[in-house]
Amino acid sequence: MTSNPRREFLKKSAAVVACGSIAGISPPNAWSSPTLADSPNSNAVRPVFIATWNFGKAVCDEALATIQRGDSMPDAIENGIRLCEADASNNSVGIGGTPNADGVVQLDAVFMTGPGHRAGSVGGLEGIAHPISVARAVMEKTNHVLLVGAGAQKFAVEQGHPVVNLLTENSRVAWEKWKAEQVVQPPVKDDHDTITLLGVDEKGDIYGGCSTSGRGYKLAGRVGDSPIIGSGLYVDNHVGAAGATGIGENVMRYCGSFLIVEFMRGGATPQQACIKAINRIAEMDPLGIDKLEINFIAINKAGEFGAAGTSKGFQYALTTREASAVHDATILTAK
Ligand code: SD4
Repeated sequence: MTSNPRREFLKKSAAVVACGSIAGISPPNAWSSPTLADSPNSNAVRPVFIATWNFGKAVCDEALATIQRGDSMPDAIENGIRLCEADASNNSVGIGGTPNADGVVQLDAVFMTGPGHRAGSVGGLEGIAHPISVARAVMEKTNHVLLVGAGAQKFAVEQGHPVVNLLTENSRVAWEKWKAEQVVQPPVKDDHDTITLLGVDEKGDIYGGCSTSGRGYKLAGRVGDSPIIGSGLYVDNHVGAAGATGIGENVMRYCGSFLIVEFMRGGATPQQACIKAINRIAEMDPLGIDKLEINFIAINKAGEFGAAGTSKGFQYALTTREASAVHDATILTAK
């Protein structure tokens, strides 16, 4: 019997309705298809912050604390992500990030604001502890979107960022061990711990950012999905935002975050949109769903949210004024 993709989608969606329930927020409803006109006036719920992985909770909490102090949403996104970048024990973001195959830490980051549809990003940035701040500066202080490599570092230094050693002793020792184990073609180590943070404020304006050291032991010069607009992050102030974590190559070949936002524009809830995008990619990709290692979070203008992935154990954090917690995301498998 041939499978019916729509039935499969609905079946998978139905299984996840319970996901993401939190005091003060309606869980993603797999059956209703809210349009912006129907969106509840959810000022009781907004602001809402959602971030990837369990360490995203501290990031979301810092973002909320920032706006509660009276600072702006861009400050909230930047402060939240900076917290993660400064954590040397996180080996996929900022200081302590996993180096490339040559033992050099190269960082990617992106910043996007719904109002004005503005974006800035950096790729392959070396020696700078806070790439998210550099991405924001690219957005705010240049008329470019993406700076890479030496030029990105020069710009960061001009913006007052010191050049520091990002390779911690732990990361160096792990790299030495990895290098010693390589024979011919180095297999890529798949660490998936990028921080992606999305936020919608009381007015329904949407913002996002993402920061990562990318795939562990990647080839020098490799840039992932994270700083590529529409792949690792996309924000559309009329609709919502989406962001990714996982194997960037499998996200950027499909403009994964853009795809999710477009599904939301077509009426899907954030949860439905994440699932639809993963199913779309899995249907097309020769790797098959179990090898894709792609994970997404999404939020819409009303403050509804969703998260789904193909990596076992993918979690997301959600913070509102009422509650802050880490949740298991919906995991899609071949079965
Ligand atoms: C990358 N997507 O560079 C990033 C890595 C990642 O969780 O998300 N890790 O491919």
